[in-house]
Amino acid sequence: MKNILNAPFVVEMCETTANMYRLGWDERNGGNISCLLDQSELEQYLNVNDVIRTIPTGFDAAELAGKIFIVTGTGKYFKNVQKDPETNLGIVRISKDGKNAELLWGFKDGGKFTSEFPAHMMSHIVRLKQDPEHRVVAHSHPTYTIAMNTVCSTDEKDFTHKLWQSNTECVIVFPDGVGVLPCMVCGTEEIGIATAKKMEKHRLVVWTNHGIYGTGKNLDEAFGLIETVEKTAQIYMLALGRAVNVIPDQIIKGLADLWNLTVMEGVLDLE
Ligand code: 2HA
Ligand code: ZN
Repeated sequence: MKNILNAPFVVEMCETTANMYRLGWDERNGGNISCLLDQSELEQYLNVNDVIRTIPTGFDAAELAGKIFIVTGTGKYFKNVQKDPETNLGIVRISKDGKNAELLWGFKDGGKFTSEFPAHMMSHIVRLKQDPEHRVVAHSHPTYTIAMNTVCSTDEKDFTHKLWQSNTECVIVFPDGVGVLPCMVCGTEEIGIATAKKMEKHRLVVWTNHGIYGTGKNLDEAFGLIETVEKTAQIYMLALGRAVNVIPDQIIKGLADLWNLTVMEGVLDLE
Protein backbone atom coordinates (compact mmCIF):
# COMPACT_ATOMS: atom_id res chain seq x y z
CA MET A 1 0.00 0.00 0.00
CA LYS A 2 1.17 3.49 -0.80
CA ASN A 3 1.24 6.17 1.93
CA ILE A 4 -2.10 7.95 1.79
CA LEU A 5 -0.55 11.19 3.04
CA ASN A 6 1.16 11.39 -0.38
CA ALA A 7 -2.02 10.63 -2.34
CA PRO A 8 -2.83 13.44 -4.80
CA PHE A 9 -6.35 13.83 -3.36
CA VAL A 10 -5.00 14.33 0.20
CA VAL A 11 -2.21 16.65 -0.95
CA GLU A 12 -4.65 18.74 -3.03
CA MET A 13 -7.12 19.03 -0.14
CA CYS A 14 -4.24 20.25 2.06
CA GLU A 15 -3.08 22.76 -0.55
CA THR A 16 -6.56 24.08 -1.30
CA THR A 17 -7.58 24.55 2.34
CA ALA A 18 -4.22 26.23 3.04
CA ASN A 19 -4.69 28.58 0.06
CA MET A 20 -8.21 29.48 1.12
CA TYR A 21 -7.04 30.16 4.67
CA ARG A 22 -4.13 32.34 3.48
CA LEU A 23 -6.50 34.31 1.25
CA GLY A 24 -8.52 35.14 4.37
CA TRP A 25 -11.61 33.34 3.16
CA ASP A 26 -11.89 30.71 5.89
CA GLU A 27 -11.68 32.06 9.39
CA ARG A 28 -11.79 29.65 12.33
CA ASN A 29 -13.88 26.64 11.21
CA GLY A 30 -15.35 28.46 8.21
CA GLY A 31 -15.59 26.60 4.93
CA ASN A 32 -15.81 22.97 3.90
CA ILE A 33 -14.83 20.88 0.89
CA SER A 34 -15.87 17.47 -0.40
CA CYS A 35 -14.42 15.60 -3.33
CA LEU A 36 -15.69 12.43 -4.97
CA LEU A 37 -12.93 9.81 -5.17
CA ASP A 38 -12.23 7.08 -7.64
CA GLN A 39 -12.35 3.73 -5.78
CA SER A 40 -9.61 2.11 -7.86
CA GLU A 41 -7.28 5.02 -7.11
CA LEU A 42 -8.14 4.88 -3.40
CA GLU A 43 -7.43 1.13 -3.28
CA GLN A 44 -3.75 1.90 -3.89
CA TYR A 45 -3.73 3.52 -0.44
CA LEU A 46 -6.45 1.85 1.66
CA ASN A 47 -8.28 -1.41 2.11
CA VAL A 48 -11.75 -0.12 1.34
CA ASN A 49 -13.32 -3.09 3.17
CA ASP A 50 -12.01 -1.82 6.52
CA VAL A 51 -14.71 0.43 7.97
CA ILE A 52 -13.47 2.30 11.07
CA ARG A 53 -16.97 3.37 12.18
CA THR A 54 -20.25 4.49 10.72
CA ILE A 55 -21.62 8.02 11.04
CA PRO A 56 -25.30 8.82 10.39
CA THR A 57 -25.70 11.11 7.37
CA GLY A 58 -28.84 12.69 8.88
CA PHE A 59 -30.68 12.61 5.54
CA ASP A 60 -31.39 10.26 2.65
CA ALA A 61 -28.22 10.04 0.56
CA ALA A 62 -29.21 6.76 -1.15
CA GLU A 63 -28.62 8.25 -4.61
CA LEU A 64 -24.93 8.33 -3.71
CA ALA A 65 -24.80 4.78 -2.27
CA GLY A 66 -21.32 3.30 -2.62
CA LYS A 67 -19.73 6.60 -3.59
CA ILE A 68 -16.62 7.62 -1.66
CA PHE A 69 -15.73 11.19 -0.68
CA ILE A 70 -12.85 12.94 1.02
CA VAL A 71 -14.36 15.68 3.15
CA THR A 72 -13.33 18.29 5.72
CA GLY A 73 -14.37 17.77 9.34
CA THR A 74 -16.95 19.66 11.36
CA GLY A 75 -15.46 22.24 13.69
CA LYS A 76 -12.07 21.84 12.04
CA TYR A 77 -9.97 24.79 10.88
CA PHE A 78 -8.70 25.09 7.28
CA LYS A 79 -5.60 26.59 8.90
CA ASN A 80 -4.78 23.19 10.44
CA VAL A 81 -5.54 20.71 7.64
CA GLN A 82 -2.04 20.67 6.16
CA LYS A 83 -0.29 19.96 9.45
CA ASP A 84 -2.70 17.16 10.44
CA PRO A 85 -4.74 15.82 7.51
CA GLU A 86 -5.75 12.62 9.30
CA THR A 87 -7.59 14.53 12.05
CA ASN A 88 -9.06 17.32 9.94
CA LEU A 89 -10.13 15.27 6.92
CA GLY A 90 -12.04 12.02 6.51
CA ILE A 91 -12.77 9.55 3.73
CA VAL A 92 -16.32 8.23 3.86
CA ARG A 93 -18.42 5.89 1.75
CA ILE A 94 -22.18 6.37 1.58
CA SER A 95 -23.95 3.20 2.79
CA LYS A 96 -26.40 1.26 0.62
CA ASP A 97 -29.46 2.80 2.29
CA GLY A 98 -27.93 6.29 2.26
CA LYS A 99 -28.48 6.69 6.00
CA ASN A 100 -24.86 6.28 7.04
CA ALA A 101 -21.38 7.27 6.02
CA GLU A 102 -18.78 4.55 6.51
CA LEU A 103 -15.51 6.04 7.71
CA LEU A 104 -12.55 4.52 5.84
CA TRP A 105 -9.83 6.94 6.96
CA GLY A 106 -9.34 10.12 8.99
CA PHE A 107 -11.39 12.02 11.61
CA LYS A 108 -8.80 10.44 13.93
CA ASP A 109 -9.99 12.30 17.02
CA GLY A 110 -13.50 10.82 16.75
CA GLY A 111 -14.76 13.72 14.63
CA LYS A 112 -17.14 13.68 11.72
CA PHE A 113 -17.79 15.42 8.42
CA THR A 114 -18.80 19.06 7.99
CA SER A 115 -22.15 20.30 9.26
CA GLU A 116 -22.85 21.23 5.64
CA PHE A 117 -22.70 17.57 4.55
CA PRO A 118 -26.36 17.63 3.32
CA ALA A 119 -25.68 20.66 1.09
CA HIS A 120 -22.53 19.01 -0.24
CA MET A 121 -24.09 15.62 -0.95
CA MET A 122 -27.27 17.06 -2.46
CA SER A 123 -25.15 19.33 -4.66
CA HIS A 124 -23.06 16.35 -5.80
CA ILE A 125 -26.25 14.50 -6.77
CA VAL A 126 -27.45 17.41 -8.91
CA ARG A 127 -24.10 18.35 -10.46
CA LEU A 128 -23.35 14.71 -11.43
CA LYS A 129 -26.60 14.73 -13.40
CA GLN A 130 -25.46 17.87 -15.25
CA ASP A 131 -21.91 16.68 -15.78
CA PRO A 132 -20.73 13.08 -15.21
CA GLU A 133 -17.19 14.42 -14.75
CA HIS A 134 -18.22 16.56 -11.78
CA ARG A 135 -16.21 15.76 -8.58
CA VAL A 136 -15.86 18.71 -6.18
CA VAL A 137 -18.07 20.90 -3.97
CA ALA A 138 -16.23 23.68 -2.12
CA HIS A 139 -17.74 26.15 0.33
CA SER A 140 -15.93 29.26 1.55
CA HIS A 141 -16.47 32.68 3.18
CA PRO A 142 -14.58 35.05 0.85
CA THR A 143 -14.64 38.59 2.21
CA TYR A 144 -15.47 40.71 -0.87
CA THR A 145 -18.07 38.28 -2.15
CA ILE A 146 -19.93 38.60 1.15
CA ALA A 147 -19.44 42.40 1.11
CA MET A 148 -20.82 42.67 -2.43
CA ASN A 149 -23.75 40.43 -1.53
CA THR A 150 -24.41 42.70 1.47
CA VAL A 151 -24.80 45.82 -0.67
CA CYS A 152 -26.43 44.22 -3.74
CA SER A 153 -29.86 42.79 -4.39
CA THR A 154 -30.25 39.03 -3.93
CA ASP A 155 -31.69 38.89 -7.47
CA GLU A 156 -29.28 36.41 -9.07
CA LYS A 157 -29.62 37.91 -12.56
CA ASP A 158 -28.71 41.32 -11.19
CA PHE A 159 -25.83 39.91 -9.12
CA THR A 160 -24.49 37.95 -12.10
CA HIS A 161 -24.81 41.00 -14.36
CA LYS A 162 -22.82 43.17 -11.96
CA LEU A 163 -20.02 40.59 -11.93
CA TRP A 164 -20.03 40.17 -15.73
CA GLN A 165 -19.97 43.98 -16.09
CA SER A 166 -16.93 44.40 -13.84
CA ASN A 167 -14.39 41.97 -15.29
CA THR A 168 -14.22 40.52 -18.82
CA GLU A 169 -13.11 37.13 -17.41
CA CYS A 170 -16.40 36.58 -15.63
CA VAL A 171 -18.73 35.68 -18.49
CA ILE A 172 -16.06 33.34 -19.87
CA VAL A 173 -15.42 31.61 -16.52
CA PHE A 174 -19.06 31.40 -15.40
CA PRO A 175 -21.41 31.90 -18.37
CA ASP A 176 -23.95 29.90 -16.34
CA GLY A 177 -24.01 32.76 -13.81
CA VAL A 178 -24.22 32.71 -10.04
CA GLY A 179 -27.27 31.43 -8.16
CA VAL A 180 -28.15 33.41 -5.03
CA LEU A 181 -30.02 32.12 -1.99
CA PRO A 182 -31.58 34.47 0.56
CA CYS A 183 -30.24 34.45 4.12
CA MET A 184 -31.12 31.05 5.61
CA VAL A 185 -30.20 28.90 8.61
CA CYS A 186 -27.09 26.99 7.56
CA GLY A 187 -26.17 23.40 8.41
CA THR A 188 -29.69 22.17 7.62
CA GLU A 189 -31.29 19.83 5.12
CA GLU A 190 -33.45 22.77 4.00
CA ILE A 191 -30.49 24.88 2.88
CA GLY A 192 -29.07 21.73 1.26
CA ILE A 193 -32.21 21.26 -0.83
CA ALA A 194 -32.28 24.96 -1.79
CA THR A 195 -28.59 24.90 -2.74
CA ALA A 196 -28.96 21.77 -4.83
CA LYS A 197 -31.94 23.32 -6.67
CA LYS A 198 -29.73 26.26 -7.67
CA MET A 199 -27.02 23.81 -8.74
CA GLU A 200 -29.32 22.57 -11.49
CA LYS A 201 -28.41 25.73 -13.41
CA HIS A 202 -25.29 27.10 -11.76
CA ARG A 203 -21.89 25.83 -10.61
CA LEU A 204 -21.68 28.77 -8.20
CA VAL A 205 -24.20 29.57 -5.47
CA VAL A 206 -24.00 32.49 -3.04
CA TRP A 207 -25.48 32.11 0.44
CA THR A 208 -26.55 35.61 1.43
CA ASN A 209 -24.66 36.98 4.45
CA HIS A 210 -22.62 33.80 4.61
CA GLY A 211 -20.44 32.78 1.66
CA ILE A 212 -20.31 30.88 -1.58
CA TYR A 213 -20.32 27.37 -3.07
CA GLY A 214 -18.24 26.47 -6.09
CA THR A 215 -18.25 23.12 -7.88
CA GLY A 216 -16.25 21.49 -10.61
CA LYS A 217 -14.43 18.54 -12.16
CA ASN A 218 -11.54 19.04 -9.78
CA LEU A 219 -10.37 21.27 -6.94
CA ASP A 220 -8.69 23.72 -9.31
CA GLU A 221 -11.94 24.33 -11.15
CA ALA A 222 -14.09 24.78 -8.03
CA PHE A 223 -11.42 27.00 -6.46
CA GLY A 224 -10.96 28.97 -9.69
CA LEU A 225 -14.67 29.74 -9.94
CA ILE A 226 -14.79 31.09 -6.38
CA GLU A 227 -11.50 32.95 -6.92
CA THR A 228 -12.87 34.69 -10.03
CA VAL A 229 -16.05 35.80 -8.24
CA GLU A 230 -14.03 36.98 -5.24
CA LYS A 231 -11.52 38.94 -7.34
CA THR A 232 -14.36 40.61 -9.22
CA ALA A 233 -16.33 41.32 -6.05
CA GLN A 234 -13.21 43.09 -4.79
CA ILE A 235 -13.09 45.22 -7.95
CA TYR A 236 -16.80 45.96 -7.55
CA MET A 237 -16.40 47.00 -3.92
CA LEU A 238 -13.32 49.14 -4.61
CA ALA A 239 -15.11 50.93 -7.44
CA LEU A 240 -18.44 51.11 -5.71
CA GLY A 241 -20.55 54.05 -6.83
CA ARG A 242 -17.74 55.50 -8.90
CA ALA A 243 -17.76 53.17 -11.90
CA VAL A 244 -17.58 55.09 -15.18
CA ASN A 245 -16.71 52.18 -17.45
CA VAL A 246 -18.75 49.04 -16.99
CA ILE A 247 -18.54 46.35 -19.64
CA PRO A 248 -21.40 46.89 -22.14
CA ASP A 249 -23.79 43.99 -22.71
CA GLN A 250 -22.73 43.85 -26.38
CA ILE A 251 -19.14 43.16 -25.29
CA ILE A 252 -20.24 40.54 -22.76
CA LYS A 253 -22.21 38.87 -25.56
CA GLY A 254 -19.21 39.19 -27.89
CA LEU A 255 -16.96 37.45 -25.36
CA ALA A 256 -19.47 34.63 -24.91
CA ASP A 257 -19.83 34.24 -28.69
CA LEU A 258 -16.07 34.17 -29.17
CA TRP A 259 -15.82 31.25 -26.75
CA ASN A 260 -19.02 29.56 -27.98
CA LEU A 261 -20.64 29.86 -24.55
CA THR A 262 -24.32 29.76 -23.70
CA VAL A 263 -24.97 32.46 -21.13
CA MET A 264 -27.47 32.52 -18.25
CA GLU A 265 -30.80 33.70 -19.59
CA GLY A 266 -32.37 37.04 -18.74
CA VAL A 267 -29.20 38.80 -17.63
CA LEU A 268 -28.12 40.76 -20.71
CA ASP A 269 -30.25 43.51 -22.23
CA LEU A 270 -29.51 43.34 -25.95
CA GLU A 271 -32.61 45.10 -27.36
O1 2HA B 1 -18.36 24.72 8.77
O2 2HA B 1 -18.72 27.24 6.91
O3 2HA B 1 -21.29 26.90 6.77
C1 2HA B 1 -18.43 26.06 8.87
C2 2HA B 1 -19.23 26.65 7.81
C3 2HA B 1 -20.67 26.45 7.90
ZN1 ZN C 1 -20.01 28.49 5.86
